Amino acid sequence: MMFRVADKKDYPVYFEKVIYEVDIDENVEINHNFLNVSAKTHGEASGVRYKISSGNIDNVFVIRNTTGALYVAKALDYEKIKKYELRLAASDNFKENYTTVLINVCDVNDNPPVFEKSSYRTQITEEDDRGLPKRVLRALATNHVDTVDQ
Ligand SMILES: [Ca+2]
Ligand SMILES: [Ca+2]
Repeated sequence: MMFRVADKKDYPVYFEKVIYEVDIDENVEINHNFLNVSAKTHGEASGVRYKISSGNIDNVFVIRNTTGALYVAKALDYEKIKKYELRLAASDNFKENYTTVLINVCDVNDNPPVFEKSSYRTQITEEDDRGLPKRVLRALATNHVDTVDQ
């Protein structure tokens, strides 16, 4: 009994890397598997379990506790959060060990150009002050009247 506990202590679980770093586009689809971490023991391969122990703001990421596969669970937004630093834990019931995953959210041009229409209107108004587009306005008004007459 004592020997078996001692054996397990000699073979702690450890991650393949001390730190992982990945870049993810902010428009990545939900459930995208962006990284697979792996922890091992020197001894017999018992069931290693994985979890995210900290850094998972709003639970944006999930990890499969049996495989170490990391997924995007919620939409990312570069304009709100550009970096995550996850702390992952692996345990084999006897020992626990940690690794860090740095996630860089990459900017994508995901904001529609909503300013286009209003700037066009402003331009007409400014030109109207110089007297130039009054003809345009009159033409529009004439068209409108014609439409009403028909
Ligand atoms: Ca965005
Ligand atoms: Ca963006």
